[in-house]
Amino acid sequence: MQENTMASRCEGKLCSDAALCGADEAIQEAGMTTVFDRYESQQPQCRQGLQGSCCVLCSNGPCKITAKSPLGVCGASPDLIVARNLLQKAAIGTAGNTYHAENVARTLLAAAREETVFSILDVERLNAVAGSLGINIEQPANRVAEAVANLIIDEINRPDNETMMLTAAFAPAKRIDVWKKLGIMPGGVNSEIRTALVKCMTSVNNDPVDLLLAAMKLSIANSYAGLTVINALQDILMGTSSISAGSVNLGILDEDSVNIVCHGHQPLLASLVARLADDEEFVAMARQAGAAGIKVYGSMCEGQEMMQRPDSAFVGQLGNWLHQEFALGTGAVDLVMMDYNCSIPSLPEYAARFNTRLVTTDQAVRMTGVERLEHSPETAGETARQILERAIEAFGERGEVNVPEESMTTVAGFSTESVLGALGGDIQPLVDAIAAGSIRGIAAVVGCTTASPETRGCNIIKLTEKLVANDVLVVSGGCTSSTLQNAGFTGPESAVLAGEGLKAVCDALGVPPVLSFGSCTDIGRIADVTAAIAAKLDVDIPQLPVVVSAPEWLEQKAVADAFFSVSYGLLTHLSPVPPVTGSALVAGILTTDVEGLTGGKVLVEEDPAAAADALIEHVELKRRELGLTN
Ligand code: XCC
Repeated sequence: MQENTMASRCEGKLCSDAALCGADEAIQEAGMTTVFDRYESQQPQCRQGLQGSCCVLCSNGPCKITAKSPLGVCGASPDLIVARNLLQKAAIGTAGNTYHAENVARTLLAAAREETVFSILDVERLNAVAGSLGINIEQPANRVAEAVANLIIDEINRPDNETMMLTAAFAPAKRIDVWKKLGIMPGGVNSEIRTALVKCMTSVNNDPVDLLLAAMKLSIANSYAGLTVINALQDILMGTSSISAGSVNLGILDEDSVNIVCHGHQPLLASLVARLADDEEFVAMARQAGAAGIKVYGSMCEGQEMMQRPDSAFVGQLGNWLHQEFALGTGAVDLVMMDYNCSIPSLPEYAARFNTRLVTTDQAVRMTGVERLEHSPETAGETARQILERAIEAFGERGEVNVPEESMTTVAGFSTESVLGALGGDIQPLVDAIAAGSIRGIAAVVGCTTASPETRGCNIIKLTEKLVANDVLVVSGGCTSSTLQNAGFTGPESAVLAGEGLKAVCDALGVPPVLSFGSCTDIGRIADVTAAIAAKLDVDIPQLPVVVSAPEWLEQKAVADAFFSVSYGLLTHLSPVPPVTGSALVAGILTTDVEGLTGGKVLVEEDPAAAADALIEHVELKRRELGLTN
């Protein structure tokens, strides 16, 4: 296989970001710990926990499975404990995405009824979604939107003994046939989550295979009642993403401006703040406080969503999960608005030391001592104003500022719609490039970043370097997007990183070899593009030269997404090793047997180069099976 001739970009403490030094030094001088320090302090980590064979469900435990004690006190086998622990994670992840989806649906409902400052920005997308759901589009847009929102809310809350129609509306027909045969077409997702959690109770279900099938069923609901709904409705309310240039990394922080960071996953309120920040009233207030103006930045998946459709005061994306403490450590962040998911518990301590105001804007997010600004669609305008006022106030409390120099230009805004637009309205040119062999296949490199010294973005970078050098087009979503943006894989000049065939396609289309689809919820869009290619070729998903990798998966949504990827029929690389090694049965099902059922399976490999080799090998196997012999 071709090796990339460029020196690895994976150097330094936080490899995708060589220039954190100023912020890092300030954190050390303050005697504070970072995620990296605390990771070190946690070593060695609990062996049974790593293997997934520790049960803490009842007061007879914790039970850990060892050679001396091969069963829990109740008689639970390691197979049961591992499968049950996995199902709990998948249930939490599914709850997260569908919670987000229902929040957006309720905002769409309020917009349709003109009870909020949000409005319908993309009628074409609204009509496309309504058409898929069988809703009459020959009526005013507000009525269409009301019908779409009500139907989705009803579907999410349907009982689980009734099949949820969202799956049939959005999933490829060939996959639906497979899922029906396996009995894993989900009912209403809230009800499915409840049933799954009941299965996880002490002494309710001792069938590990049933528990794994329940996780697959949940993951399908996670995808079609969660990710697909989020993407569709956010497009309707914020505008569908279009390909655009953006700036990334901590170096984009402007020392002279009031700086607001939007952190989390639900971008609607943040988009409002970015729009209001340009308002003369607030600019005048900022100037009076001694600032040049107001700037709004993204962090993690919320920022990725904003970068997909930049508003005028939006500057760019600061970084991934690992950056949040360092962003505050610069001393240049005046306010962080946090909605749900991925705001780490150490942030209040950092805020106190570096003079940052924190506010939470979601009912699920609570931090001791942090102000809550309850956000509802009806009061969003007022909440956005309060956020701007607090940020301007906080600017006057600034201490020492240490902004690193590093910044990058990136190309963002890839989605099913914008990719089709770039290809002239038809997926055929992409299919042709795959058939001709200039693009060997597609790898979705998605998910989070982890804190161990061997990872910290390095796994993502090393794996991607090898994939693109071997002409595999990479699409990213989640914190992998930020990591690859900061490392220069998504910029206008990055086609040089690709192998000859992929480089030629990138040069011809003016796109990078890594297409950032945005946040982790945009993983649903990647599934849609895959479905469009399969439909064009009239094949099922597992027949495509398409693979998935989560080289630094972190949390529960990633578990739900990984179960979906396997159910969708794709080879799914996971690193670090998921907590399944405590059960030969569960590990065997996920890495081998499930392929006979769905066409997908898990590939576990912690070495990124070896993982890339295995993924490339799989892509080549699928090419041969499709008769693509070039
Ligand atoms: Fe959180 Fe989405 Fe994971 Fe990043 S990728 S660590 S979930 S921010 Ni979503």
